[in-house]
Amino acid sequence: MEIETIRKTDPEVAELIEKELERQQNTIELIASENFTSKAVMAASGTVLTNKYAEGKPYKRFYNGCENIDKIEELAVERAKKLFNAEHANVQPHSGAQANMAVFLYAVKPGDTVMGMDLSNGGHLSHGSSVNFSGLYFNIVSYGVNSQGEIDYENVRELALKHKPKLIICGASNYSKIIDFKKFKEIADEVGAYLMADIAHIAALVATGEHPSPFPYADFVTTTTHKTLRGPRGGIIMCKEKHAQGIDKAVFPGIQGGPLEHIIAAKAVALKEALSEDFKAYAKQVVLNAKALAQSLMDEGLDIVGNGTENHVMTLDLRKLNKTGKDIANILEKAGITANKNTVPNDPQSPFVTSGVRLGSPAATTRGFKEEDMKEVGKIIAEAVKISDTNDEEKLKELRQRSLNLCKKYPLYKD
Ligand code: DSN
Repeated sequence: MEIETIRKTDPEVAELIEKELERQQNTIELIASENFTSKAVMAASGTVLTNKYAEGKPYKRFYNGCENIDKIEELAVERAKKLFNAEHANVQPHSGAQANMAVFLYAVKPGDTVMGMDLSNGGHLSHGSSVNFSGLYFNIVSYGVNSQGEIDYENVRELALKHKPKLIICGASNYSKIIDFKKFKEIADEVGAYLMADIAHIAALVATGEHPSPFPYADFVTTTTHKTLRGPRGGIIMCKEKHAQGIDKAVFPGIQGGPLEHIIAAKAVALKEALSEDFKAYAKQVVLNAKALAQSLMDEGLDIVGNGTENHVMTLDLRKLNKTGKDIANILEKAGITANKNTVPNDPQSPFVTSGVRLGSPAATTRGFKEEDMKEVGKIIAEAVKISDTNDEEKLKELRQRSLNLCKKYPLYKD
């Protein structure tokens, strides 16, 4: 076992890895961007491929000795294209943020106007946050969501007509409605902007038809591979053939050096898994489970931004209760549930405190959770929220046990 190999050299790190395994096994993971890879994906990422430099593209490398690496990367590229029905794929980006950065490098120049969803409304750092390269080097015009948690497409159009962006970004880190890619394309066309869709969160839903695809519309589609897609941590850029050469150059030598070929092998394995019938059933269940969790929370009297979810994610809105996302995420952790504090639209609290908690179903669904389990998860959350101002250790212990019972029902990495 690899852990024994690690232990021989570094018992301290081995012990911490084992503790992390135990944490993952014994808590309910509701962080919407996390998931559990298969053992095959994980094994591929820990191989001799980590030893190899391979700058360039398959069969056009700057180093020798790439005959095996080339075939592996080619498999990953072909599988990504097939899964998403894409004209071109670059599987080298180290992360989603790097995938987005490469699109910026190719499509716009510093100082150009770019539109993206505001981070506090559910966007992503790399869609124009003032503390990120995207906000530091480009003129960002942000759009948000209305009180129902929905993108106001008319407002997006007005902003686009007024500011004439070169690039419009759609896609989010915390958005529970279906994204109308066609509408975004119409707006982009009206002002002559490129359209980039960041599908990092909904990649599995797009791949399996659980969410409409941006592919007929977007010039560039970026994704991570480790969220709903259930692969290793990393990114992919897909685009129309006419942008292929430019995007490839933007990734290398534009923003990266040697690609992580061990991670690319793991991406290839994950993409193969994602092309299976089992994965289709998984993606369907992700949505069913998210809907069941949202319903359970609302049945318990809690507010959900937009009154439910159409995908894998939702935000618990704590404003009515005068509670903060920070406190509730902390009490949930004590109750055996991991989630993250998150702003709600027009949040009166700072991003460090927030009035919301983001909840997602992808990881729990991988374990095997079904709708009735998500209903129980909703009840545990509601009870934890109720006692969050008390020091009711007994109740907390009971909630922790209920979470543990669900984890034991669906063992993780046990066989
Ligand atoms: N950090 C990711 C998320 O949690 O959604 C986005 O990159």
